[in-house]
Amino acid sequence: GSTREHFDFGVYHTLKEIQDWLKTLPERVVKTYGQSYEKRPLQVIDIGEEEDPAILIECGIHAREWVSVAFCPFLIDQILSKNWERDGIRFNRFWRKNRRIIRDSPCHGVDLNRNFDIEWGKHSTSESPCGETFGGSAPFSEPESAAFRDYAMKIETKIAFVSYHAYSEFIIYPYSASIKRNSPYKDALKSLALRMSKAIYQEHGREYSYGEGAVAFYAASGGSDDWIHNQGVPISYTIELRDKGLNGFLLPENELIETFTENMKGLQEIVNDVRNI
Ligand code: ING
Ligand code: ZN
Repeated sequence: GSTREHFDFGVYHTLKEIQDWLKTLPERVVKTYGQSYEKRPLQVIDIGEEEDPAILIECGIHAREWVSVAFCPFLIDQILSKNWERDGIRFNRFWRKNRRIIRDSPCHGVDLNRNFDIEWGKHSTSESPCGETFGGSAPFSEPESAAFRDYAMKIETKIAFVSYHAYSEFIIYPYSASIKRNSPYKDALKSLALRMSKAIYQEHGREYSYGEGAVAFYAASGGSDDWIHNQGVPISYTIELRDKGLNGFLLPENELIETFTENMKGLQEIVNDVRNI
């Protein structure tokens, strides 16, 4: 059973289990903001007052990054309890993209984190539908990224965005899209990343590196964090969760709770900054 009290956050769940768990949450906080390519609901938990500064959090934009999928239910539970079909995976545990069927191609899927309108098609992105990082036919060609854009644009108070991925233990800030782009908030993003990294380290001794995407990680165009930053959201991060490659996408379940608790500390640093703006 996966009712609220019985839901085990320390194991990976099927889509059905997560959806059943979502049904146990207060009805008014769960919203559907769109549909995936395969017509599954795109859901968001909307907590707090409309006029308050908003922090948007994205999990599981890439299917095989299970630890990111698992982090959001944990985070939602933590927030709501006031302590401050393994889908897309059924058929291939290492699937990354969405499920778009592409005409005249034997391959499926668009990389949603290459489909945003920011230097679209330039770096670390494939023009072939068979590529792992195929960027789609145009910016926002995909229902998932377009629905996210429409939802995010309506939130006038958005001030921070965090996208959870796996793996590398790395805190990435804009820009990743191109080495030529410079964020006006670079220094502030660096100092907050350092504080996040320290807070994470204090929890279980894991060292998360940090840096500007295109310089410290790799140049990659069309990402959600860069797009929203370019739209004027000052605080924007991609967090690469555990591990550093030993298990990679196959992060064992016994590392889940530690990954989550250390990242709650990291996220708390963002919340503190948002409160002080
Ligand atoms: N990493 C991200 C990716 O989409 C990234 C890194 C961040 C790219 C921000 C672009 C913008 O490649 C993973 N693990 O997917
Ligand atoms: Zn990813």
